[in-house]
Amino acid sequence: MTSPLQQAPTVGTAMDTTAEQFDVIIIGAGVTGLYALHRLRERGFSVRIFESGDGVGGTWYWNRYPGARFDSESYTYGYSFSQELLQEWEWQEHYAGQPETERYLNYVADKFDLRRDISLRSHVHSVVFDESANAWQVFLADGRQARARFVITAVGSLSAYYIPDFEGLDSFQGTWCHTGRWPAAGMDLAGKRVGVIGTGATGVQLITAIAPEVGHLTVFQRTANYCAPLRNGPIDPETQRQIKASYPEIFQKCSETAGSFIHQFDPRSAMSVSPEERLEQYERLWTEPGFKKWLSNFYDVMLPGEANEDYAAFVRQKIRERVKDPVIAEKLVPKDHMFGSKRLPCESGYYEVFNQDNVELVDVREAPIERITPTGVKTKAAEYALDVIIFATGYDAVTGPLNRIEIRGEGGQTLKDKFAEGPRTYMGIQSVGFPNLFTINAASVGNFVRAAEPLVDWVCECIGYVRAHQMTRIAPAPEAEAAWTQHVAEAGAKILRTQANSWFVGANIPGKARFLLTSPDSAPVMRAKRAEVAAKGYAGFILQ
Ligand code: NA7
Repeated sequence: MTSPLQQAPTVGTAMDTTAEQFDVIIIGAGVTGLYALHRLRERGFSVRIFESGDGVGGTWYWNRYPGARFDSESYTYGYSFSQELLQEWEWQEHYAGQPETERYLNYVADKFDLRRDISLRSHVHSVVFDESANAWQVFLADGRQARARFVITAVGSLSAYYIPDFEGLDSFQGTWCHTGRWPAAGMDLAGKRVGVIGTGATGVQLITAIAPEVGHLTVFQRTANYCAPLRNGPIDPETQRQIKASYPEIFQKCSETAGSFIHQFDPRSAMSVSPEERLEQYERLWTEPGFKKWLSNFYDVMLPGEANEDYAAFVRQKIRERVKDPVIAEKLVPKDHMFGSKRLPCESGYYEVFNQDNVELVDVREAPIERITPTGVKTKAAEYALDVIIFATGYDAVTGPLNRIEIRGEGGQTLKDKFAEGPRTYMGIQSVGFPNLFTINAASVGNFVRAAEPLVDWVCECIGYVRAHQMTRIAPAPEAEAAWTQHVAEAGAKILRTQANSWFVGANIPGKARFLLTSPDSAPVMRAKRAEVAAKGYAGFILQ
């Protein structure tokens, strides 16, 4: 068995109080960590990023599987904080692939001279609060230590890769890999018998990209998804010029929408127009790129109810039209969850893959995977011989990356224990008993960078406030945390995202408590709530 996955060694936690000191330690050099470093340095803080990887980029460093790309428009996803950067960087495609995004983040790291404060190959094993000093001690897997008053966990929401606990994986004689740890040197799939487990956004991209190259492809699908054409393409020079001239409008539009995407809903109800007009709009939007098909559609298409079911029926029909074998087509048509209750994958030829003679779709809901054998995968119904197994099985989202670090707060309690029944935080940002720790990977969702930038700005402003008032610690008031946790549970129960069994509610991980892992509020509401808290001298927080 060969696999590129690594295990972190165990380290001791005896504190060395003479370890190198910083004002702020950031864990992770992804999109959020890089921006936080830049902003905090501007404010005169000493900062260090510790990053496990060999390079910067976080999600865009690790997810180098074939087909990995944006489903946000590239120019809506990039950072907005620097006019110079906006004018210098030229996105090549409307929906950039992983190599382009990784290049972009490296360009940002160089342009803003970020690398001098980033330690790569520095896996954080544990983070322990020193109550006597109101400081955090950070222990790296290789035995190094560092101290800081504040710690920001910029560890990503989808970075703790998940591999189901299939019996027999160790016995597999071929090669296997999780998409979130794709080897930098690539994987040799040409002519091989390849099995892909998982058909979420990742599986859909990967399967489409590798289908032309592999000898035989077996797709193990548990749940069919609603997927729609991405319709990507290169950005021509005139469009490039227009994009660069209209960044303020682009970012303004994104700031007004619930998920920080550029698309605005049609304020009409789908059911308020005639069936002909409704269909005309569905068809027209279907020819458009990206998320426009649902986020510019009638507003109630993304709410539980009649409009949602009407549009779901339209999408199901689109899937049927593209798959030649009606039996396979029916397997690919989602019937067990509402349209939009799971993240909607965008695709570039996914359904046509199932018209290829060398591609087989295996329904593992009908006949679940029983074990991995030395030569492949065995389901309840049959055995599949494979040279390579690729796990596109997703992530232990949001709390997973935090739980994989031993985070010990006041009284030695761990964040993992505290979050056992779901995250208990104030606005996703801080948790009682863990002063000066900002868990910002739990508070950003949607068009990621658009949501992350204002959140990071808020946290940097907050840290600046604590310092300016000569205080040494900030943590939520217990009643503020309790009210927020209740709000997430109650408001969360009403939104579409909590209606399906997906990573958004932890339902993809056996044994994980079901709880909405992101905010139930729209991005504008979240920004307004945070602004109000700050304006009231950080109401709901205890500063000392
Ligand atoms: P997802 O969306 O969590 O998808 C994981 C896939 O793996 C999904 O099809 C799962 O089926 C499947 N899976 C998980 N466990 C098993 C087992 N035990 N057997 C068979 N199949 C399994 O992760 P992605 O990486 O695709 O996407 C994550 C996010 O990245 C996405 O939302 C975008 O924001 C970008 P299931 O649906 O649970 O039946």
